[in-house]
Amino acid sequence: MSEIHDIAAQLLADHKGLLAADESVTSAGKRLGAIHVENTPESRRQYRNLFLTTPGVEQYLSGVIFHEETLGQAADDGTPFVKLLQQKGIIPGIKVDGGTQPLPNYPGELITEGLDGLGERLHAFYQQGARFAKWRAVISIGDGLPTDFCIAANAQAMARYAALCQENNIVPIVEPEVLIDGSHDLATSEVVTTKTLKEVFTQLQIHGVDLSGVILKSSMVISGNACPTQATPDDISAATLRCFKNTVPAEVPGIVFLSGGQSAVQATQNLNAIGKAAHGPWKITFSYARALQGPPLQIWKGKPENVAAAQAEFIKRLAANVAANSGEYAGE
Ligand code: 5MM
Repeated sequence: MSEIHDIAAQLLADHKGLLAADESVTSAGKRLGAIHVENTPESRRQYRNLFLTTPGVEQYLSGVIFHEETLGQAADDGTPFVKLLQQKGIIPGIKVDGGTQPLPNYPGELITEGLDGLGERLHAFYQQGARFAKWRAVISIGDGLPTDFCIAANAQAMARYAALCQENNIVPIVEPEVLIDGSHDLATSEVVTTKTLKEVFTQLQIHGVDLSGVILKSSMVISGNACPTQATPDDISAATLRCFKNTVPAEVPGIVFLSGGQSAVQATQNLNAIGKAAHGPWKITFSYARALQGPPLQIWKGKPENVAAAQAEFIKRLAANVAANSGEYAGE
């Protein structure tokens, strides 16, 4: 088994999931702002420290996606975060996309940037300990959206990223996020997600990417957050798995979910319904940011005296989602 296949298998180990701790400086600022903590390199380090030093995380986490800033930071005791994860047997990964920009001539649509110099950056990230990477594209649903061009342009960039990752012995996570924002219904979400994933896998194949060394990070097929009729977890599960059956080649070893603005409990309930109904061929688990970190951050509020309670809440969310992976989540 080559290195990337071995890393992919480790990331998709049974009874484990991934933590997306890769918020950009702007997004980290929003999370910290919500708990009235100033957004500085040191407060972002403390934020990462809270989660990465939680006792027992290694029981639940196979990998953590870092932001580039975190890759160079250290825990309170001076241990570099990368080393801390390695000591716990958790694989460090890195978000390498450069974020989104408006797609010229396509109002309301975004293109993910970051291909310039990416090969050299991936080489350097490997030297720093990263063994997998992540690239997120954003697809919006709305009046006349998404356009085929937006889906194709994003899928092409994503496929070039994935090919560069594999050239550098790094497992690419490809994350085409169909946004939850809007009044669209479940059926529309399924149509758009299906179209998006078909194009992503077409482009990955055209670019010669080894699909058995790729992980898909997907949104669930879910009703828009302003849709008057909200789908049930069982409906979400059925639509999501049907969409994957129609689009994700069997060679792909695994699919991990983003939470995408669902509440922490919703993300667990929906994962549980998926976990109950899923029967391969891919491994399925979570790669949440907000649904794992949101409730603990509300407890932490940047105060040292709240660290232990916040970390206990983090473990609670991890345990709930690991149970949900197998459809064994018992509720709160
Ligand atoms: C969709 O966001 C990803 C998953 O997080 P959620 O579970 O909260 O939806 C997440 O990995 C995201 O890509 C990072 O937080 C980086 O986002 P920004 O917008 O800060 O680059």
